[in-house]
Formats: sequence, C-alpha cells, structure tokens
Amino acid sequence: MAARKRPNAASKRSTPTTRSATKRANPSNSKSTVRGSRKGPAPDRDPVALQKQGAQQLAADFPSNPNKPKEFGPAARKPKPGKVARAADPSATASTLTEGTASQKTGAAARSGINPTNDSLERVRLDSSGQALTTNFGQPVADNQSSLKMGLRGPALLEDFVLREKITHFDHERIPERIVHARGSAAHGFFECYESLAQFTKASFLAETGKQTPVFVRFSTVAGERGSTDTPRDVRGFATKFYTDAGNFDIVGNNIPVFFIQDAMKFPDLVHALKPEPHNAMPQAASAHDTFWDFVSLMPESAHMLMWVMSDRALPRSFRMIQGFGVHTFRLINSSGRSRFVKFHWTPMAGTHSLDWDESVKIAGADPDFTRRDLWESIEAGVFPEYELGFQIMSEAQAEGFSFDVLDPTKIVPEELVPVRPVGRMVLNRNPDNFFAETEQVAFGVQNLVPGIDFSNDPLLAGRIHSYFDTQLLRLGGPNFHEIPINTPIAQAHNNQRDGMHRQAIHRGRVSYEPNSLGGGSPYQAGPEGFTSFPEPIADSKGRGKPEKFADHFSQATLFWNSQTPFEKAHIVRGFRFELTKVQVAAIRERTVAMIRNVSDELAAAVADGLGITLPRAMPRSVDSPTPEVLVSPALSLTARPGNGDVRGRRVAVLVGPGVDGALVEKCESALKGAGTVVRRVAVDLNAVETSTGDLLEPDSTFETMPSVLFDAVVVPDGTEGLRALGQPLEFLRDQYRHCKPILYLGSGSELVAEAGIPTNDQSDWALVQEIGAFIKALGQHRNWERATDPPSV
Ligand code: HDE
Repeated sequence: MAARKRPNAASKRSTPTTRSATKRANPSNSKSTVRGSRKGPAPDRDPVALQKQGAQQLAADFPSNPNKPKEFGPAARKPKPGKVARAADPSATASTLTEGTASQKTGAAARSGINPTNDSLERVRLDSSGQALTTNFGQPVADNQSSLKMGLRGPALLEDFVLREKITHFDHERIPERIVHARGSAAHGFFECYESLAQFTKASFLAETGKQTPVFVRFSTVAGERGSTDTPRDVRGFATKFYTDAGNFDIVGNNIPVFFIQDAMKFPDLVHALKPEPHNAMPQAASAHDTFWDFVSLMPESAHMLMWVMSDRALPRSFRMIQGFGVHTFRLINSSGRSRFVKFHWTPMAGTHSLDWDESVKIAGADPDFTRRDLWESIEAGVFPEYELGFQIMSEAQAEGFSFDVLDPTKIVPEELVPVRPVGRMVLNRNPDNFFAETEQVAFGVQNLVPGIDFSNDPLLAGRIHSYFDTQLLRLGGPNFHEIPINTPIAQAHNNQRDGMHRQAIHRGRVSYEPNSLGGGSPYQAGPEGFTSFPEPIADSKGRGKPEKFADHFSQATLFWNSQTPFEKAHIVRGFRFELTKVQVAAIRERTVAMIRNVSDELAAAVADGLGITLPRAMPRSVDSPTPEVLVSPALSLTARPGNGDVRGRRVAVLVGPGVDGALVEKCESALKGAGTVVRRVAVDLNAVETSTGDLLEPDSTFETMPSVLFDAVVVPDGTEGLRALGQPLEFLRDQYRHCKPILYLGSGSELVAEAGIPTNDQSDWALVQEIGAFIKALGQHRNWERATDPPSV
C-alpha cells in the first residue's frame, strides 16, 4: 500500500507541525518514530505516534504470557490473577484517536475501567411528562389520530412511516412466555446480613453485619399461562436475584422444599404431563387431570412432593406468607477453601397462611389477580413483605451419615436434624415501574453464583444449570439478555464477549481476546479473587442411573403426613380426593391410591373412601424404607410459623344496609384502620345507606363486585335487619364461616349471622366474636381451621 494519509479527524485533535505531518506521510518514518528515533517528531506531540508507542510499550511489557506455565498440573488448581500493564498514554488502548471528539450524541470518551450499563436502573427510567409525542427515532408526530390517506375518503398510503412504525412495534410487543412459572409478580427490595458468615463462606454479601444488598424477587405459579389465575392449587416460585458487589447471585427456589423428580432427564416429561393436555389445551393452571396423575403415579419419587402440593402449602393467602426454599443442596466455601453443604430457607415474618380450596376456586372468578394485587397494594401501602433467610449448614461427613441422600431433591433435611440458622432478612419495599421491562424480562438462573457458593452434585440441579441460561436465549431474543437493565449486575462486568443481537455496550479498543498485551492484559483473569469451583475429588466410572439411597420414595412423605395437624391432614385428603375425582381414568385413580398407601394407610383409606373405591394393595416399593432419624417434624406444619400476629394489609368487610348503626360502624372502622387493616363497607349497591339515626353512610363496594372471598374477615354491625332475607349478604356470611374466617357480630347483627345458619352459640369458636379487640386478635391468627367439617355444614 502506498503512503498513508493522516485521518482528517485526527488532525482536529491537535495542530500537527508540518514536519510531523510530512513524516507521517512516510510509513517508514512513522515506524522509526515509534522506536523513538531521533529523526522522528516528538512523541508527545503526535497522537498517532503516541498511540503506536503506547501499543509498542504495552506489547513489550509482555515478552511472554506469564500465566501460561500455570495452566498445567497442580499449579492450575490455584489460578493466578492475570498480568496488567498500564499504557503511558490512554490512546494506546483506544478504538480511535478521535474518541475525544464529543458531540451531543457521542458524549465523552469511555471512562477508564467503567461499564456504564452496570449502573442503577435510574439510567433507563423514562418519564414523558410534558413531552410531545414522537416516533421511536424522535421525530415529532403531528397527528396521532388518523393514518395518511389520499383524500379523506381515499386509500391509506404506504409511505405513512408513522403508522407503520406504530403498528409494527405493536405487532412485536409479545415475547415467548416462560415455559413454566409464566405467571408472576415481582418487587424490589434489599437483603441485610445479620452477622459475618466468613467462617462458612467468602460470599461478600454475607461478610459484614448490617451489609445491605439490593434484590429483585419474582413470585410465580408454575403450571398456568401468563394470563392465568393467581389461585390454582400449585407450587409457588420464589426467585431472588441478589445484586451483590461480587456479581449477581440468584436463589431460584419454590415455596415447597422438595421436587417431583430426581433427575433433570424427567423434567420435560413432568411439565408435559402437568401442562394443559396437548390435544385440547385443557385444563388451564390445574394439575387435576389425567396426564399429570398418570405420570406422577408411575414416578413414585413424586410422592413426597405430592403431599406438599395436596396440602394448603399450594394455596397461599399471599406471597407475603410463603416460605421459600432453594430445594437443592448447595455448598458454602470459605476463604480457606473448606466446603460445607447448605440448604437455603426463606421464612415470612407474616407467618405461613393459606386459603381454603373452595375459596381459591371462587377467588379465581372474583379476582384472578388476587396475589398480584395483594403484593402490589401491600407495598404501595407501606406494608413491606419481609422474610428471614436461614441456612441449614452441614459437613459432607455429617450428610454422608443420613439415612437419605442430600443430593436427592425429593428429600428435605429435617430441621430437627440440622437446625436452620438465621443469616439475614429481606424487605421488599418498592414496586417495579414497568411490568414488562422488569418483571417479564428478568432472567433468573441457578447458574448465577458468586465466590463462596457452589453447586452440589444434585442431578436435578445439574440440568437447571443449563436450562435457565438456555431458555433466556429464546425468550429474550439472544445472548445479550444480561444487558437488559433489570438483569445487569451492579458489580462491574468486563469481558471479551462481543456482538450478538441487541448489543448495548460500546466496547472501547481493538482488543477482544485474552491473553493480550495490546490491551495491557485487561480485562485480566481474577485468580484467587474470582469464582473457583470446589475441587471435589471424584473417582468413578461414567454411566447413567441413580444412587441406592434415592430409591426410598416414601419415608419422608410419611414424615410429612405424620407432622401435620388434624385439620391439615383433612385438607390433604380433600386435595387428593378433588384431584383424583377429576381424573377420568379409574386405573390412574387406583394406581395413585396404591402409591399413597406407602405413605399412610390412614391417608389412602380416606382418599379411597372419597373416591368410592376399595383400598387397593400398596404399590411395590423400590426398596424397604430405611429407619428415619426423625419421625415427626413439627416444623413441617403450616401452624409452626403463625407469624407475628400483624394484621396490616388484611382486608375486612363491614356489611352495611338501611338502619345500620353508623356510629358503631365508624368506631369499628377506626379501630381496624388503626391496626393497619384495609376496611371496605360492603352494601347491596353504591347508594348511600341511611343509618339508624338518619345519617347517610357511603358504601365502598358491593356484594356483587367484592364477594366474601376477597376479605379476610367480616364485621356485622348492629342494625343489619335491612340485609336479612337477601341472598347476597347471607351467602357472604356463609362463605366467611365456611372459609373459617373471623366474624365480628354486634347487637342485632347476630340475627343476620344466625339466619345464615352460623352457630352463634359455639363457645369453642374463638373466631366468632363480639368484641373488636378479640376480632383483631383473631384476624392476626388468620383462620379457625378447626371449625370446618367435611362436607361443610354451612
Ligand atoms: Fe425451574 N425453570 N426448572 N425449577 N423454575 C424455569 O426458567 C427447569 C425447578 C423455578 O421467576 C424456566 O426463566 C428445569 C426446581 C422458578 O423467572 C426454565 C428443572 C425449582 C422459576 C426452568 C427445573 C424451580 C423457574 C422457565 C429441572 C425449585 C421462575 C423460564 C431440571 C428449586 C423464575 C425461566 C422466574 C423457571 C427449568 C426445576 C424453580 C425452563 C430444567 C427444582 C422459581 O429454565
């Protein structure tokens, strides 16, 4: 190539001397300049020369790859940090000598060592107040009402780029929904560490007392599609992204501590069996159908999980009231490299509380957004959901001695065997600004680990390490989903990955490989400060199959059953009975009952009775159950975590009709609001009702729009005669009673209650009260489940 010309832009940076310009026209002279030839121009005056000299200096600083010999043999176990050199002049690593040429669009050059895409969400939050409408490319839109036409009655024109942009964007608004956990709701918050856990882990977010880490949490149902109801019988996802200063750490857990299957190989089968049947796409968000029960009854390792799913755990009253579990065993690694096994537990401060099944079904019609609304409204009202994180920490040797395998995700580690140690608390104190940008686009993944935490060899976990990253590639449209603001870490991300769909970062420089010398070695490998996998010694032969201890499918299902209170057992029986009644193929029903005979004869007999079948012989077991360490674990009952009695955010109905005692209503409302509950006056319609003293009382809602199932409790004040003999208030009260909710009746309100068939003389029913203080206390205890009969008496 002939002599090079100095680029115009570069000439704008400085005013070159005629001599240096002439010299640069001659490549051989330029070369000698880099070498520092006395013949060349002064290097500090010539940008091109300076850049070359810088590159030369950087390259010379790396006569060889200093880390290469350390990649082999025992030295490889302890990776060293990469070598870094700094250029004498920053231009040495620049993409272009014109990087300082600023405009309103280009802005200033990159700040050294900074990835601005890792800044807070503030950088992309957008407010259009007071702004004129524009196209996506900023052209002001004069008319947003009509498309461009040839004449007012004429044909629309193809040149209407404003219309086409708007419609095209609209056509592409949807992305594939999550294949499971499609329906969810999320919130921002923070995690606060109680005290340093450095003894167990080098995870930086657990290193200091009081250290706070931002989090984003998404709760979900599993089976239903994105628009499905919030209250099916289902597992709830509880996925937490910790934006730690050492990178993102995700606990992608559930509200149930075990899973249906033991190996990732079976996950697609499980989900195909659970989801709506492929020929007719029914039923939506329900496990009560043939294919699900066909599959699980042929997979007896699901027995333990089925017990949890048939219990009230699968019908939570609120996301604020669920536990969360990492399910798999993970590892904690401390700075000396010592590994211990760990299980993650979230415990809600508000206690674990559930809905009644009949109530769940009715809520699905009355408010399909029930738990989403509850989460949103609680946070808006300043009632911030709070959870405590706890760790069950055990040595590998200790785990080795258990009658079950801690690598088996169908097993818990009973708390009586290894206690849960509280390590911090999480508060959710901010709703997202935009559902799609944040809740829909958030990409959780079990592969998001930080130094100090590592995987165990749980074979279900292994499949998940692959699956979560993989699924985002399709769902979020390519390999740069980590740059979607909700997914970016607050820790700095620097690497040599480049390009791909929708790339946001504009990388500076010409180096996108490692090792390099031209980038001064950066970004360099972190060495001991970086994530290091636990060097677990393994000597075994390759093959498929499962360890022997995985073959016991029933002893922990039995442990769960034996640890339930009588009302919880009754609800589990009802759960199985409901689901299996919906199953059309009798042989599948029988097979399931044969399976759960291995859990408990009492359970199987009650279910068989409800199905009208003779108790079948127990299904053959893969092995005889080992002798378990723990026979009853009170911690497994929902009643073990009643919460702190806080009633904030609970919804209370006050029934009002003509002749009601207005003063009493206001007195009750004031006490209830003082306790932080959400109070609504419910009437036949929205017309003001005339009180006993002739005043007017405005209702907030009606029996039609806000039925009983949308309230946690009801107040029936004196003077409700006007509601007697009306179907809606009576139905309202019957449902309140049937769903075991607290009922406060005052004065002649007792007559309306009695008319609904509610036994007002039942002294043992602590949730049927006649005094506001006792009512608020009962509300804090959630429900009087002991009240229920099967079938319901009211
Ligand atoms: Fe998931 N799971 N899962 N899962 N899972 C997904 O990831 C998968 C499993 C869980 O709010 C998907 O982003 C496989 C156990 C939650 O965004 C997908 C296996 C547990 C969420 C996926 C499992 C979970 C998901 C779908 C067996 C409890 C919602 C979309 C090997 C510990 C996260 C997505 C959110 C979501 C795969 C089993 C919890 C397809 C292959 C066990 C909470 O990647």
